[in-house]
Formats: sequence, structure tokens, C-alpha cells
Amino acid sequence: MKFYDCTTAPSPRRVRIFLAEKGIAVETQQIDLRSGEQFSDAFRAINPDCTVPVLTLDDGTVLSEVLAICQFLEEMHPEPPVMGRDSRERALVIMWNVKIEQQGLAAVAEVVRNQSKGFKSRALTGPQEFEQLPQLAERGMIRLELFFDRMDNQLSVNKYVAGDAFTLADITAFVALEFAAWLKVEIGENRKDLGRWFEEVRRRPALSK
Ligand SMILES: N[C@@H](CCC(=O)N[C@@H](CS)C(=O)NCC(=O)O)C(=O)O
Repeated sequence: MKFYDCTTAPSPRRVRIFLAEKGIAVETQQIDLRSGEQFSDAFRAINPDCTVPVLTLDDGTVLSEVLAICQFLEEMHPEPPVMGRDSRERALVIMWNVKIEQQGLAAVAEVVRNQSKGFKSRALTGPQEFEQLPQLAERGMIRLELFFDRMDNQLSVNKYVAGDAFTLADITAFVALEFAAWLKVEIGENRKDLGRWFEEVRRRPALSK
């Protein structure tokens, strides 16, 4: 297996944390997104969507979405379970993971990619150019505050995002919160349950990856 990573980007970070939680070592190659290496012919041949993370398998299969990569690793290395211990938990982990991707990570990306000079003409990932739409950045900031409120609410009834065990849903939420810090969106004093959870999970060694 080979893992295509970029240490400065949030999506591959989720896989790095997942690998560390499981104690899996894998050959890794850095793709320098800042210099545009994702658009090189060599990387395009691996992932025509020009995104990381990617995990290539020994039979040549290419996995290019965080959820697919983690699902595969979970089945290959079931211990410790990071995607739920039974059918009910597994479904909840996927459910929360998808919600956090759509409501949290996508909201931060909407802001960053539609307002930063560095993403001019690259408002969406991939080889096709898209111009920035400043209104999407404004909308993303509103969505982000709502996302923080929803997570605070969820963590007022659960120890971890998807229940009483640490899972991929926590990894995705943690990365989304740290990504949001780029925009100075913070947990604040009022979101006490989100704050309690964040202080606890950030102590896990894997989360420094
Ligand atoms: N839905 C994808 C998202 C992957 C993604 O957006 N990766 C970003 C880094 S966080 C990327 O490769 N960006 C390339 C670019 O900005 O051109 C996944 O879950 O893996």
C-alpha cells in the first residue's frame, strides 16, 4: 500500500490520525499542494480528481476518498475499532462523519476557497478552474457557526460525537474545528460541551499527527 499525503491539508490529516489510532505504518509520499503537484501528470495518472488523500493498494486499486480509505483500513485492521463496534454504531459513525463533512469541513472550504488569494480560480478542487464567489464565503461563515452549535448540542448528550466511544466521527470533527481556526472561528465560552470534548480528545497522541 502507498499513502499520498500532504502535511498542510486537512483531508489527508484525517487519514494520518486514523492510521495513528490504529498503529498502522504505511509507505507515504508527500504531494505538495502549495506548489501544484496535485496537477502534475504523474499524480493525475493516479487520481484524475487531483486531490489527496489517496491510498493505492498492491493490486493497483486506487482509493481517493477519506471515508473509503478508512473503511478499507478498518476492515483490514479491525483492532482497535475506530468506525463502530456493531451495526448500529457503524451506521452512526458514517452518519455523523457525512454530516460533519457536509456541514463543517465543506463550510470551512467554502470560505477559504472563495476568499483567499491563494485559491484564485481554484474555488473548487480538481483540474477545472472555477472563479471565487465572495457570497459563498459569507454564507460559509454562517454555516460554520451553525455547525459549531450543532456539535455542541450533540456533545451535550454524548461523550463522543457518535456515542460513548472515540471514532472517525471525532477525528473528522476535530480536524474541522482546527481547520475553522484558520478563519478565527472558535469554540468560545458558551459552547461548553464542545469545549469539554475538544480538551479531552486533543490529548490523544494520534491527534498531534
Ligand atoms: N472528499 C475528499 C476531499 C479531498 C480534498 O478536498 N482534499 C484537498 C486537501 S484537504 C485537496 O486535495 N486539494 C487539492 C487542491 O486544493 O487543489 C476526501 O474526503 O478525500
